Order: sequence, then structure tokens, then C-alpha cells
Amino acid sequence: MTILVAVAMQREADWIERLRRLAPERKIVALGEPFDRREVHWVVSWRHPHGALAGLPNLAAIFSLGAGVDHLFADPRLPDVPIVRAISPDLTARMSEYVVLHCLLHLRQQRRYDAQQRARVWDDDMGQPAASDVRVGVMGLGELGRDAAEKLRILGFDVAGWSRTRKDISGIETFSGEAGLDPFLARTDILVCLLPLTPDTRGLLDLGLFRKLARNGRLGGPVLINAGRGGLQVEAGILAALNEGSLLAATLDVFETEPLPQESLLWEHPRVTVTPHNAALSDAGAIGRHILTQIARIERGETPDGLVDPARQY
Ligand code: NDP
Ligand code: OXD
Repeated sequence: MTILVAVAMQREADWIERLRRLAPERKIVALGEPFDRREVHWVVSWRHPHGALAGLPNLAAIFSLGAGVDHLFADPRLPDVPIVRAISPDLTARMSEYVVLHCLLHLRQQRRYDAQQRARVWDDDMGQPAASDVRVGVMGLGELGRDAAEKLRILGFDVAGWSRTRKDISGIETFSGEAGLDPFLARTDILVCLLPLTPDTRGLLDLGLFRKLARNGRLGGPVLINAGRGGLQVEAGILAALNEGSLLAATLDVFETEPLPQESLLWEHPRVTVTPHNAALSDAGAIGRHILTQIARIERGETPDGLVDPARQY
């Protein structure tokens, strides 16, 4: 019942150490060391090298160290076994902090005050819309999107959400499916994207979509906050939208290519805020405990929390 850790970053040794401390009774091996492939029942992966999980005859499940599983489905030789993704209250809380922080920065025009401070300008004449005057639209109402939407609503924002299937959330206007997308965009001043990257969502955030956002809002133009995945956005479309005015500003945590290439124009755009894909860094202890709890559930014949639908890829 060996656990194989297949993590494409320097932190592989940390993960092995952590899992060994949490489950001293289990055999835990790293991809880079010799091990008997027949003994591997469980894989813990974050961006493993493609093909590395093929030829594990007794593999029972793959656990993603992240909430997103697009890194797994990108492997053309991914074994056909159940996939379980990371879910934890800690991860959810961290993402909501990020979303709330950046919605408030846009609401309170903090980037303009930062520029004023650098220029030693005292100008208090910008006007301050109330949170209730600003319409936030959250794309994706899953583990992360729903919590962020509810916290924004508590702060007083006028919140709506969009998902594949219909949702009923107190105090939040909900839209669903293709038919719900345009009316959702038409009432949105700050668009928060917390969708997974799947064949259906790739490239969704493009110039055509930005042009459908509300143009009559109190912020002076629509704002994009994307903390889902870089593959959801078309960066040339974001720059074009910023330049033509169909976007006023953007906060981006994720990018088409990561790390964001030095030559990207997003680095220096005065109305773009860049963060290095760390909106919600997972607490390693919480994720390790989640994985071991789900292994125990599968061993008892129960369905694990965070089971991914392979047809939808999330
Ligand atoms: P969930 O699977 O819980 O929720 C996904 C949501 O997206 C659901 O509401 C789902 O709709 C909706 N959705 C999926 N496909 C479509 C579609 N085609 N049209 C409309 N709605 C759709 O995921 P999480 O909330 O846990 O995570 C979301 C993503 O956040 C992850 O996949 C990952 O990419 C990203 N992430 C980023 C992090 C960062 O640090 N930047 C950290 C963690 C996660 P329905 O409910 O109807 O199925
Ligand atoms: C995740 C991430 O998917 O950190 O958890 O991006």
C-alpha cells in the first residue's frame, strides 16, 4: 500500500517528510528514487512529469496537492483511476481573503492613492461609492467561489454568481449555463473568476466577454480579478480591453505561462496588479491530513471528499 509522491518542484522532500510524520505506518516513496512499481496504490501529485504515472498496475487513486486538477488531465498518459483533489477550510479561507482584499482595493481606489502618495499629492476628491453600489459577479460557485461570494455579500457588495448548474444561495443572485452568462456579465462591475480550467472553460475570459460587462457602474469601468487558472484568460484580450476601455483594471494571480515571462506587458501596465499564483497557497499540514483521511475512506469502501468527475475534468 505504498504512497508515491510525484511533485515537480523542490518541495518533494518536504512532502515526503510531512506525510511520513503524519502516517509513520505507511510506506512513502519519491518518484526520483528506486521503488517497486507493483507496490504503489496511491499517488500524490502536483504537476508530475507526463507519463511518470503510467505502468503502476495496482494504482487505486491519484490525489492532487491542489484544488485544481488541470495539471493531471494535461498528462496524455494519465492512468484511468479515481482522482481526488485538495479541499480544506484553510485553502477556502485564504482564497476568500484574496478576493475580498482585491475587491476592496478596487472599491476604495487604493492604487490611485498609492500613486498620489508617491507624487506627494493630497487629493480627497475622488468620491467613494458604497459597496452596495458595486456589482460583483463571481464565476464558479464551488468550494471557493461560494465562500468568496458569501463573504463579499456580508461586506455589502451587490453579489451575483454564475455556475454550470443552477444554485440557490441566500442574498446572492444566481445565473447558470450558457443562457445565463450574458445577463450575468451585463450586471457585473467586478468580475471574479474562480472557475476550473477544463475543455469548456479554456479561453473564456477574452475580449468579446469583457465587452459584455456593465459599462454604467460606479467604478468608472469593469474590473477583472482572475485567481482560477491562466488558461481561462486570453492575455492579449485583457490588454486590448484595458486599452480600449472595456476593462478599467485587472488583478491577475494566474497566467497563460507561469512564471509570467519577463517580456509580458502585464508586468508594467499601470492598471494591472500581478500576484505570483499564490492567492491561496495550501497549508501543507491541512492538505496532507486531507489526503490521508481520503485514503482511509477509500480503504473503508466510502466515497472520498473531493472526488473529481473525469468527464467534466473538475
Ligand atoms: P469546484 O469544483 O468546487 O467549483 C467549480 C465551480 O465552477 C462550480 O461551481 C462549477 O459549476 C463551475 N463551473 C465549472 N465548469 C463550468 C462551466 N463550463 N460553466 C459554468 N460554471 C462552471 O472548484 P473550487 O471552487 O474548489 O476551485 C476552483 C478553481 O480555483 C480550481 O479548479 C483552481 O483552478 C483554482 N484555484 C486557484 C488557486 C490559486 O492559488 N490561484 C488555489 C486553489 C484553486 P457547478 O457547481 O454547476 O458544477
Ligand atoms: C490549486 C492552486 O489548485 O494552488 O490549489 O492553484
